[in-house]
Amino acid sequence: MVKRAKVNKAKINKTKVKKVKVEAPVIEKAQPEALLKCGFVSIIGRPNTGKSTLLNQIVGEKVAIVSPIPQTTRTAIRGILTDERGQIVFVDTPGWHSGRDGLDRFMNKSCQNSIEGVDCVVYVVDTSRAVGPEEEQIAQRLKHVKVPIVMALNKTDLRSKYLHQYLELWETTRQQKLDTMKDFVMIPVSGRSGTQVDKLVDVVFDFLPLGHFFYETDIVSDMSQKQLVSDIIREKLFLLTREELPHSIAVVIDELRPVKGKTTRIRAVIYVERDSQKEIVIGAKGQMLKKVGTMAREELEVLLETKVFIELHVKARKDWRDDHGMLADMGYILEL
Ligand SMILES: Nc1nc2c(ncn2[C@@H]2O[C@H](COP(=O)(O)OP(=O)(O)OP(=O)(O)O)[C@@H](O)[C@H]2O)c(=O)[nH]1
Ligand SMILES: [Mg+2]
Repeated sequence: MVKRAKVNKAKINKTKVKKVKVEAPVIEKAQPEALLKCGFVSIIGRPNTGKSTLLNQIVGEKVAIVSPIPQTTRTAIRGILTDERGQIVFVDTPGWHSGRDGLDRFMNKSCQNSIEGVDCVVYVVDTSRAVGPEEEQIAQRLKHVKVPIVMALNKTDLRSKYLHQYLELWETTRQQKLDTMKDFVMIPVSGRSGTQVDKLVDVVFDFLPLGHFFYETDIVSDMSQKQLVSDIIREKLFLLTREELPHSIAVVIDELRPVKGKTTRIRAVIYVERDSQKEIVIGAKGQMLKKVGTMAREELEVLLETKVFIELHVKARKDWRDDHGMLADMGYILEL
């Protein structure tokens, strides 16, 4: 479980960081006397539309990693917002995309699973980019969703050049005029600057039923320490490497243990698909790997509130994205 930071000790990647502790939730203790608005809300959209940035902005902590590379998020991640109105468990999902290998199937399945059984869907679109076939497929899938949909017209700090395309697509898909659609709201937002994000949260709260809290009030994510560490190392690799390389990268944490209560020792293996990619990740005289280690360590020391020692290894494993055993080891478990 990831708790809300009591003191914001540092700013990393311009995002507030959180305090991490692994412990079982004690939900009864946190229950308010009256029923409040509580529910699960899935954040859906194609890759790179800003879903994770929006989640971090809503929760006020860095819960999900962010990068300019599409398909950064690989597993569904819960970010929890609790205030006097109630509790929303947001589920950030991998960008819905058209790839077909084992990892792609796992990511798309995570999206599909996360729209089933939720109370509301936040559909994030990037109106600075034209609509494409992936967007059409997502709209088709969301057409059948029975719960309210809030369409976040994201990145309004950029020019919303293609807004009309999104509106047309949605009307065509639902075969209905926007102003006659029930349980549907559109809100222009900027996840990056925070513009109108509070309005989006207001609308989501309005759609939720009354109920009990799911988590303690200071929990902001249910992510395990191992996943957090693996994702942060992967985020640094995504930020530092270019082109197609990020899609070939996976990070497996082999060791994560406290040493004398003052240091956390981490040993991670970075997998790539080819020997040539291994050389890029290591860099000339190991410079790239060193930079990744330093950036990850600096962030993790704040999050874990200990000194951190990171040992990074790089291995080439051809076709890991299609190897079920490897995918399971990496936490990308397929339940197809
Ligand atoms: N200008 C602008 N950029 C944004 C905004 N929100 C996110 N971004 C940028 O868009 C890129 C993708 O952001 P993410 O939050 O990782 O997007 P995502 O939808 O979670 O992406 P995947 O996990 O790959 O599906 C990053 O470079 C963000 O900084 C925004 O409101 N305005
Ligand atoms: Mg994401």
